[in-house]
Amino acid sequence: MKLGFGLYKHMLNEQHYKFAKQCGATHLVIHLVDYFSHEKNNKNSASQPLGQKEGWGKAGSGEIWSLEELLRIKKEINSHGLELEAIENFDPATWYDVLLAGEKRDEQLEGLKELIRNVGKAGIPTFGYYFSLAGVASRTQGTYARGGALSVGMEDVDDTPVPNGMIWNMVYDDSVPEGFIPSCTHDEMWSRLQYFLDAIIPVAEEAGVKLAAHPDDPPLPFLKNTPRLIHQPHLYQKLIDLYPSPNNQLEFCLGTLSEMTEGNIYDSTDHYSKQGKLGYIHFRNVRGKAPSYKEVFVDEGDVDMIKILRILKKNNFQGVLIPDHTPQMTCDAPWYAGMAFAMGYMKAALKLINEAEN
Ligand SMILES: [Mn+2]
Repeated sequence: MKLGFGLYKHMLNEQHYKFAKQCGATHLVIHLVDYFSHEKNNKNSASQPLGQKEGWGKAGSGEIWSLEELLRIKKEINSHGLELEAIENFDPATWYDVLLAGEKRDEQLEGLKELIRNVGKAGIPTFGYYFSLAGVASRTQGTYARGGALSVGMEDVDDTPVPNGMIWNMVYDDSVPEGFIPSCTHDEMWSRLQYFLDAIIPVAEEAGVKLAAHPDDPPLPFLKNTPRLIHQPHLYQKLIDLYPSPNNQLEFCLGTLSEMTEGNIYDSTDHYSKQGKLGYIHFRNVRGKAPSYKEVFVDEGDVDMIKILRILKKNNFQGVLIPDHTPQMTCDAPWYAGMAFAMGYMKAALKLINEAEN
């Protein structure tokens, strides 16, 4: 197993590459969509985006990331002694009609295919995505973690419908008429996912890229008047079975899976890692279940993270673990301290697991 960090778009620079390397990470997962453009989401705090009525602000340009751009970023990362493992998330402006089954669906799918080919040519092994209309929404922030550390969680379900021009909790078009995106059923959403996988997985196979699906965060059957797909652990199997392929993989988020009300996180980890379906892992901990949970430090939540590592080791998982989110520590560098703490814990835990085997 390998250790990495997930870096947001505004962190893709020398300072953060050095920070990652100094913590002992070997791999990076990067975001190329800026979730912090909204002025209320304070970029300097480098926390997680929370989102208000306007969501996380404006989506990207809608242009597909070019091979040149990907190669430039990869080269810079490699020059700091790190590997680029994955890009996490499509720009909502490039696939809103794929999610909505709108009139530009096929055109946008062609763009996504071009992107996946670029990712393959750049030698980036994995692309993480999250097939969702409402996206990551309905979260609250508070002093939820140990010692009053600032973190995110969920207290109430936000049922306000998604406005026109918004998808995945970001605004892709602010010139559309007022109103809300049309509601649909779970079956309709599954058929949209099937359409997406049928188009993209063959291209991913050719390009040598693994597509890795994140579960619903927060994991609820409905949020903001939209159906959600992966809100219980067994629904990941449904996604896998929609398109059997080694390139149809999971962005396995332990925090989100632990928030689900059914199943058991250890059985889920065993079930999916045994099948070789874990693209990479969001290694984080939570307390509670949806719709009432809090994100906490890696060593204080409901999940025994050492037990998870033992299961992954048993099933020969070779991929990358990233902390995903951590609570912010009370100091001059809240994000960095939280991440360094998580990485230190992960490094020690991994050493313990590996030595126990030998
Ligand atoms: Mn996650």
